[in-house]
Amino acid sequence: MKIGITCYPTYGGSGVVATELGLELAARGHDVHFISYATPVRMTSPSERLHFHEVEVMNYPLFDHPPYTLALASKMYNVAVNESLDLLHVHYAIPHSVSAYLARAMLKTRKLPFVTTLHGTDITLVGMDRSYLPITRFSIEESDAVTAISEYLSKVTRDEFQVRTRVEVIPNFVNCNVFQPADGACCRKMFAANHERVLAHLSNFRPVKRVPDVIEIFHRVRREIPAKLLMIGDGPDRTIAEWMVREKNLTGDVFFLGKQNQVQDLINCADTLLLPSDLESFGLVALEAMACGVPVVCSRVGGLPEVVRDGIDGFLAPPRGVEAMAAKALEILTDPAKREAMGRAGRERALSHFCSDKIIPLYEQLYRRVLENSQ
Ligand code: GMT
Repeated sequence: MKIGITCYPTYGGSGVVATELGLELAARGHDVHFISYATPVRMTSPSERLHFHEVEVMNYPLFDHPPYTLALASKMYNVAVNESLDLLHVHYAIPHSVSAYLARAMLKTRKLPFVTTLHGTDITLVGMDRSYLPITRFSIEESDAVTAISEYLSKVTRDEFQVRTRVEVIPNFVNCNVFQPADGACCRKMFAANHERVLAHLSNFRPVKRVPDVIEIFHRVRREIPAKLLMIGDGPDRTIAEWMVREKNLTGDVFFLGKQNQVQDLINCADTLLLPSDLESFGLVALEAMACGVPVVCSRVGGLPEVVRDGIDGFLAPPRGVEAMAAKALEILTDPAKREAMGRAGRERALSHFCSDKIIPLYEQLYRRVLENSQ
């Protein structure tokens, strides 16, 4: 199949999932065309089956806000015509599904179906804002198929948007050969001494991730045992987190590593991963840690309980419950046998439920169904 994929190319879960999906589809013999304003972060070099088309947004003094949605629709249409695309697959509803809707309407000589994958805040935050709700609902109803990355998100979409459209669940996935347990000793040595435990947090440091809570949890852990914290990623709450680290005299124990690409190497040098978010529709990073055999301590919110089993692969605790999360982290960090067992369970769960080889065929089946239905 010839598939056009649109996503936010920046550091973030939806872009990562869309890019990994494109790479996997290309490896399975499909022609994949990424259409976005920049090369997606995890995209490898273009190849025979993997292409990138940049959306250029012309500016003009009259435009306070350059119309990206329209430029994207034009580009989708052009790529569909020039590359004979079979379908478009957009990740994150706003504004991508509206652009796909326009591109489909522009192509009058044949059908150009589009699939929308909902990732989370496109529904729970942005989509529900009254200024975007009607257009988000419209673009969902107009999509030829809609998927959500968890049962939780599918239910919220149906309940809040009152859409008649089927919102089927295709969970996020991970490449279990890339994210796999590895000897993190070498990387560990750069940050911690042998007797110290290592905790990690990985996100876009947006308020929803509760980055200050990560520091609070680590502070409580650090009072009890020698430990280091790796802060991977960047975003608006990095400044407050750095300030908290200074205030709490943790400067030598916390490493802000910024945006990283080979995150599996860093995850593998951690003993536990902290994800105390206020909301996660899935929590891709929790899955990445589990695939590496690293137990997760996270909030019992959104789709996270569909990924992490409390007391088996890690621990779930009430959001903002920094005391409880610190206690759970200490339980893992002070009991090597428990850490091992939880890590093994997480790896097994990733292998049995969330590896690319299990999930990519679900997208292929969906594409085939959509193409048949639009004959
Ligand atoms: O966090 C966002 O604002 C959007 C999005 C992203 O691009 O990172 O995150 C969502 O999609 C990820 C990939 O499907 C999920 O793993 C995240 O849980 C989800 N974020 C939220 O629901 C807050």
